[in-house]
Amino acid sequence: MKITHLLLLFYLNLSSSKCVSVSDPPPQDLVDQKCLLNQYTHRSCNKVFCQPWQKCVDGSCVCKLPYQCPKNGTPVCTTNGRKYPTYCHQKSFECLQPQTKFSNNGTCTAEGKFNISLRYGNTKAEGIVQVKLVDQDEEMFICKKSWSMTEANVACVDLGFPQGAFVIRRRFNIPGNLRINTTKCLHVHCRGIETSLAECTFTKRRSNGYQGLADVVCYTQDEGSPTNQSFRCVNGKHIPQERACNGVNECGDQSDELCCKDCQGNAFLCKSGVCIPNEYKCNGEVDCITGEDETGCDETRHPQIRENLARSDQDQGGETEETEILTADMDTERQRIKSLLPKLSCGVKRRTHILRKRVVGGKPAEVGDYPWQVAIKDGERITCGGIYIGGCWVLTAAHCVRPSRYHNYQIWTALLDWLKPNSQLRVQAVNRVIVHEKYNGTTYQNDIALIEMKKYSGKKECELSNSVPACVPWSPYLFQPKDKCIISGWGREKDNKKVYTLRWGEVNLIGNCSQFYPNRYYEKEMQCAGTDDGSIDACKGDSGGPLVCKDVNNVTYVWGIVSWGENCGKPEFPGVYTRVANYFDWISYHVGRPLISQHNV
Ligand code: 4AZ
Repeated sequence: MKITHLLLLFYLNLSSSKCVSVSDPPPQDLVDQKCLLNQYTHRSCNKVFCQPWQKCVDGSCVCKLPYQCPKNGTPVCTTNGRKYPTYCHQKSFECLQPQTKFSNNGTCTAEGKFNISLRYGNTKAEGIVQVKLVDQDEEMFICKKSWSMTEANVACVDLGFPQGAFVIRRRFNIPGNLRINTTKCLHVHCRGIETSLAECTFTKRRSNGYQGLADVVCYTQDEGSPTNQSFRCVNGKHIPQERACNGVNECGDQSDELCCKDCQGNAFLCKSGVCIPNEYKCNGEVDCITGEDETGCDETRHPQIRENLARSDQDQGGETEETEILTADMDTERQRIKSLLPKLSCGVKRRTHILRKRVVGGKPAEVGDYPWQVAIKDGERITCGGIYIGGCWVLTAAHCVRPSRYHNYQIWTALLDWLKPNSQLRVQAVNRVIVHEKYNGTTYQNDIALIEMKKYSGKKECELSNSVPACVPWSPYLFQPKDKCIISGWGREKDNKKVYTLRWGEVNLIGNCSQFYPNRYYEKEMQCAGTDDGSIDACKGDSGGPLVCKDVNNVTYVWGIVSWGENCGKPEFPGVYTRVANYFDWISYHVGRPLISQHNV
């Protein structure tokens, strides 16, 4: 790696003194139009986590088989009277065969049926919402106060309107001769991804005053003629443009919240361009795929603590509302199931030795600093770097290897200095080499290859006790231009000087790289990285090695593979890396999904 002297630059953080604009940006500026072309929905695992009864395949959440659900939990009953061992089993079954829906937690009883209907409207698609809960005799109404587009969408989907709700709060006239006790309405809370209102949590609160009743107009073909002011959801529904990117899943398929440059209202912007409701921040569940909604959280904001705080506030404040919970909290059950799913261990270093204060710079690495870094030895020479990704698998550049030469290669793991081999060093023979079938040696497109190491005789696994796999990024939205990442390798210095010890340096991800390499840069497949002054760059011999980035939880991902670049250390020609996230499916096809899937296995 080529490293010249570093300029110490002090940046003033001007963001805090930035002028606050008087008016919010027009809504269409919040939406990333190019991103919309991807038609992302709540089932796009590039943007969101799948449900625990789903797994991510080729960028989409698809149904898991029921046996892949965790075993423990309580039984649930469906609308057709069938019993399932857990909520996950039922949802997985429903995902495969959508006719049957959730009815209630616990066993199935003869008379117990959840029912929802719309009353006092002119059509079947509208009216005041009436429900009958499983353990309640009476039909009840829902309080307006607890009713939002989130609940309304679930109710309409439940009633057979797949595009959800059109509007809420359209007064319907209750015939004068009917005396409805409007102080006895139910409160309901949904997450928005439920397929039945029965999955939402119902509570009863005693209240003295009059409460408005929840109503809805469900979305049908006749509703919502599109205007140039409307946002078109992926499910075909049109919503007012000003409601996109506000954290509320207005579309019902979340497509109005997944391509955002900024959020408005009560919402939080994930680095991945997704708006989530502010309430999801620090609620104990990670919602942003990039994880930042659950970092830097004040302990007292944990839900249980918050609940206790709220309770003590109530005790002191004399608020008299009593809350009676009428249905099981399936959202909490969903979170519990999620926490039981197997977790992959990658990208976290084992050692905890003292961290050096210096972050920026080209420095020799120490033992355990880059436990995913490997060296590829071809005959007598170390020719390329590689990245250990788990099992017996190493990722490298296609231009580094040839499948037919596999027996000439050795993988050196936990190596630091190849003149003075350290005690941790392991040398593995190679079993096979897989080069991407669309690798183009002229354009360097798809410059990616996999090396399968040989197991030691009699061993079932590749035991690399001094190595740690880097995580394979499953989404192209995990890191963004300007993020700081690290390159490492045994490549040449600027003056073509040979390097014997592993060296590392910090670089920034660079967007818009076509300006540096017109007609040679392929955005989807490649990633540029470098520094403003070119002082840190990959060079000859670093090829095949890692460009790694750390997420907010300090988990390390292999974001790039050193691929090519014009010269070394020239700011006008940044280093070009294979964009690994683009090859997640290719990698998982060869190494097996469970080896590299952190979520949604
Ligand atoms: C090489 O020859 C090479 N500056 C690798 C990386 C870069 C240039 C050349 C990027 O392997």
